Amino acid sequence: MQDSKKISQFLSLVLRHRPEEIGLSLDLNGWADMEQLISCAGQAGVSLDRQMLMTLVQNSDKKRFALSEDQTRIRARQGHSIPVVLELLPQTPPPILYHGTATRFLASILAEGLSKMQRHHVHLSANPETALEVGARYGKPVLLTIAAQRMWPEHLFYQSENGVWLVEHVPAAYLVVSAGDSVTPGQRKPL
Ligand code: HQG
Repeated sequence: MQDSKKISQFLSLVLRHRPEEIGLSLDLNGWADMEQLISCAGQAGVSLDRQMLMTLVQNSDKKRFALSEDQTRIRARQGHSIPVVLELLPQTPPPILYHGTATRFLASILAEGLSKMQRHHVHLSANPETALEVGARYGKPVLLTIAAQRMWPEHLFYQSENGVWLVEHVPAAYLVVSAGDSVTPGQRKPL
């Protein structure tokens, strides 16, 4: 497995969701010891080395992973489904943030708002193009515009080091459908 995308997917799996699958242990803050990761991955048939991991952390398009200061540990910056403490501080969000989803989820989102599903938070982006790319992973993409600053401070926002905005829940009253053709105008709400 040399392809950096495949390695990134593998790291997402073991650092965010299922470390036990390769016998890896993460600490409370989600850090894995690099040597242990390399050894557990090797036993699972995935050949990694330190240089490969360092290059991937530096070059990853979304900066998904971080190295500890002493460069002995690695963790995912966000996106976990297992309990880890990321110690992010609440931050004032910009007026508007975006979330990309698939049209097939719209009815449920307009009824219940945006939920964090398996992850710790709902993921939002300051950039509509990025949000649409995220939505396209699940089907025909649709862009939701979130009145983030109106939600704050009742709803706390956090920003991951790679720029992704995180919030526990987005009530339907704070979102509008900005693109997509499966929603009738009557379902649109003013921000
Ligand atoms: C949807 C990638 C029905 C939600 C990206 C999404 C992101 C609902 C899906 C990061 C719902 C959850 C996260 C509701 C939310 N009813 N569907 N009430 N509320 N949904 O993958 O935001 O490449 O957990 O719209 O860049 O798509 O992994 O979240 O479609 O930052 O680094 O349920 O994953 O980062 O899907 O993606 P996900 P997401 P990485």
